[in-house]
Amino acid sequence: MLTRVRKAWEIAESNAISERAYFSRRKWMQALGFAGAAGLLPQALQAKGTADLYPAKRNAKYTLDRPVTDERVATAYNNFYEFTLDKQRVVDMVDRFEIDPWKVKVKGLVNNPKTYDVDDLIRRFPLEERLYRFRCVETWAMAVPWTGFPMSALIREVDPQPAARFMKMVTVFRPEVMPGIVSQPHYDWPYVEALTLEEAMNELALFGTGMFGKPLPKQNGAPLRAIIPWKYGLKNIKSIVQIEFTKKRPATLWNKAVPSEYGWYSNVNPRRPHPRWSQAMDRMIPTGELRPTLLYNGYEQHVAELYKGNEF
Ligand SMILES: Nc1nc2c(c(=O)[nH]1)N[C@H]1C(S)=C(S)[C@@H](COP(=O)(O)O)O[C@H]1N2
Ligand SMILES: [Mo]
Repeated sequence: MLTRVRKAWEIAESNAISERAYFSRRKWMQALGFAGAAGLLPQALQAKGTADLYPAKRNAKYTLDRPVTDERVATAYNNFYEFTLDKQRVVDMVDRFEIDPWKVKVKGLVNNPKTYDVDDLIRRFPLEERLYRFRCVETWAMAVPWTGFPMSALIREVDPQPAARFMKMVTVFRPEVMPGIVSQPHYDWPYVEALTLEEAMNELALFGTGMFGKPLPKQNGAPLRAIIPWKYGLKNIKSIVQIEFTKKRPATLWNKAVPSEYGWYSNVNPRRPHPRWSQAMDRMIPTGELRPTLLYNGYEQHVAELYKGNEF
């Protein structure tokens, strides 16, 4: 509703609407009980969104060994099981999924728990663009210019207590607009993922807010998702509404559903086959080109020290 009001207002401004139409609109607003145009303005400003932050400056430190995936492919071939298992249909099913307004609650073992409006959260930390490899556990892979901010920035602000050892993240639960939740009751919704605190503090770990120099499309997990490039795609949880710091290791959706296939860590590892397929090769979308899968998806120098072996 707020979005509609704002849009009507913007259109009226850009069309340099006639004074008469303006006054009749104002009368209409007053009739609805608004305290006149002055009362409306702060609300309109609040609903500004974050589109003006894009494109963010690219961080030159993170380079690729492969071409960036076509934007039309990366934004129309999705895993988002709350909607459907059909990767090519997610994009057509997100119309009724509203992402404004959106709150993100940070709770648990932190000194500064807080519920953020997501636009405020996104404005709080400098955004940057990074080119990362992305590898789904099903073997398909892409390369994406993500926009976001380091998880460490938010973690420092909320200030975990010494007992905090894990960071749990939860996706929004809206069965009324997410038919996959209803048709797949065997999964333990809402979608949950988690990292150790050390993993979340690693410089590679981002809260993603955009891709290809624009805000995230809904099918890719708007308005806030995890980007953990050394792990399989399933750890990159979408459309986050809650972040909780815990002492105990949180159960995660895929690991709980099929622990023999999807490890809690789910680090990319070409030497550990999935029970039903090899993990030796990346299959690039959309070309089908095969490339050897890299240990930790090629981020070994950043993350190997986090692990004793290559944790499953
Ligand atoms: N909430 C939620 N997050 C999710 C998923 C999901 O089904 N629901 N799928 C995961 C999997 S398996 C992958 S491969 C990536 C896909 O991200 P993309 O559609 O942006 O490529 O999202 C991950 N995050
Ligand atoms: Mo995946």
